[in-house]
Amino acid sequence: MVIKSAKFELSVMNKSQYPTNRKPEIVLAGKSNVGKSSFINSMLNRKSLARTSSAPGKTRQLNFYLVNEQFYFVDLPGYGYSEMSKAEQEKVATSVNSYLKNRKSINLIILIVDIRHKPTANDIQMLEYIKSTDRRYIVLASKADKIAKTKVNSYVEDIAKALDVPLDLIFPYSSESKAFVESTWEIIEESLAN
Ligand SMILES: Nc1nc2c(ncn2[C@@H]2O[C@H](COP(=O)(O)OP(=O)(O)OP(=O)(O)O)[C@@H](O)[C@H]2O)c(=O)[nH]1
Ligand SMILES: [Mg+2]
Repeated sequence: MVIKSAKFELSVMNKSQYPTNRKPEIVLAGKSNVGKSSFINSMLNRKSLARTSSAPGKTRQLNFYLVNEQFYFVDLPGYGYSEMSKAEQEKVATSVNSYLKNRKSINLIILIVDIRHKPTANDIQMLEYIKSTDRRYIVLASKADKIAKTKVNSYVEDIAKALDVPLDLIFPYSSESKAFVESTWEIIEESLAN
């Protein structure tokens, strides 16, 4: 994909504020600090369009980034951030779940997990929820730069098993490397075309 333009459009909490132009949405889900915002920046070849942070749990709203005036990347708040109060976590989860279930413009959900770790209970729960929405999804095992190249495939296979995801729906990724950007764009482009 040739990136002609990419801009932050809005940050929202309530569905009354979602964009109304019906452009397709590619959604980034995953636990806090897993690299959702870094994914957006690396795919768009921009250093800090999406706000990343070493302090997890900063993102509590849905952030919409408009690409090529054609589609949105939607950066979801991460789950599993223990320093957020229970009540606040529940509020965020409710708005995320309702967005995933009801939003008609969603074209593809990308669940990001950490390639180095066994999926957490929250990861498994999120994937079950995504499956229950009957939407198109893929899983990206990110931070692949943190492990030896020769081990990437076997780590991905272990995660696929743990999450019960077919191998044609899970791929390695790294925001620190250009190696996975092109193949990931191909998946996104194919989903935008359908
Ligand atoms: N080595 C490496 N570091 C990464 C990668 N992706 C993200 N990081 C680092 O992980 C940290 C968290 O990344 P973010 O992109 O802010 O994570 P997030 O999922 O958006 O986090 P929340 O907004 O808190 O939910 C940052 O310090 C990033 O630099 C990657 O592929 N490789
Ligand atoms: Mg983020």
